[in-house]
Amino acid sequence: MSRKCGFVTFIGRPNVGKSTLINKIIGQKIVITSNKPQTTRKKIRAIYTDDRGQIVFLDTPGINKPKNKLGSYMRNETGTGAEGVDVLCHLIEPSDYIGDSEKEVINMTKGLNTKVILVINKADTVKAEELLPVIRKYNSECDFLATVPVSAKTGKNVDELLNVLFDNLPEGPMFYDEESVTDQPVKEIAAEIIREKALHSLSEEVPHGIAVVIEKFKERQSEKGVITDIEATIYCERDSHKGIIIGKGGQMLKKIGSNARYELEKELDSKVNLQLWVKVNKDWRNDDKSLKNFGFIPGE
Ligand SMILES: Nc1nc2c(ncn2[C@@H]2O[C@H](COP(=O)(O)OP(=O)(O)O)[C@@H](O)[C@H]2O)c(=O)[nH]1
Ligand SMILES: [Mg+2]
Repeated sequence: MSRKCGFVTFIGRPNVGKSTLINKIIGQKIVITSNKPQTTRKKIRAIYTDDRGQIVFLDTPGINKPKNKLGSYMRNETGTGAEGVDVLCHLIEPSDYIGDSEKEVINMTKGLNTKVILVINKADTVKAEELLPVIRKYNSECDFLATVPVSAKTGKNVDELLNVLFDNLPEGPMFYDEESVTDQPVKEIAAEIIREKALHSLSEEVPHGIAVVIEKFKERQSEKGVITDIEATIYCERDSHKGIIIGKGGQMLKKIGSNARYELEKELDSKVNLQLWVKVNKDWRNDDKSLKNFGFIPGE
């Protein structure tokens, strides 16, 4: 049997669960998630391989009105992530209200001449019969190839989604090794894990202005096995934010650090020695040079 291989992009409003669903499919944390919108900043490739073939998933930041240069970058990442792929999955929540973001995705996908599948995520939050009006409403607005309700949280119907995707991919050679799960450098994943733990611990306005830069990432052998030394800087936009991130007596930074270290040790399968710093970089989200330094390079 020849194998099916292709590219699939997840697109949809922030917070619908695109990144959670990708992690569920891969069975590993590839992309960070949180209940705060705009958690995902770059498009990230996650690779799924089984006997049927290989799917390269693209997670995108989602559709949002840009408020600064970082927002424009994220917007562009979403647009370019939707181009030239085999199948687009439009992720929605189980509601028959079609909002501005949903309308925009529908318009965007109509112009692309690509197969589009409607994925209704968070199906665990409603009764099965509540899905019917959602399916009806969306299919009256747009010509979807298929509609698949799933739960990224429980994993329900995720296999069915994979079946539908494989059915719609071309036959061909694999793009990546069978063992690969992402093309993201491990240093970048480490930075994202630290950012995720900061997002989870901090409330409101501070998180969106955060960027994490890895200053040092080095493995060494010790008597107890491999140790990875990681030094990272958390950048924020204001002195007051710096105070919040460090916390009283350094408590907040300690909490972020120990949560991050716990997960880094799991993902890297090594002991981790983590050192965190906090620095202020005013208005970096509008500064081309800083954006570049933090890895947000236009067109990449
Ligand atoms: N109940 C429920 N919550 C979910 C599901 N998928 C994602 N979430 C939650 O929705 C929030 C946003 O998820 P995330 O993957 O970061 O959304 P993204 O912005 O679309 O990438 C997180 O708090 C997730 O835990 C799901 O299937 N069911
Ligand atoms: Mg995301």
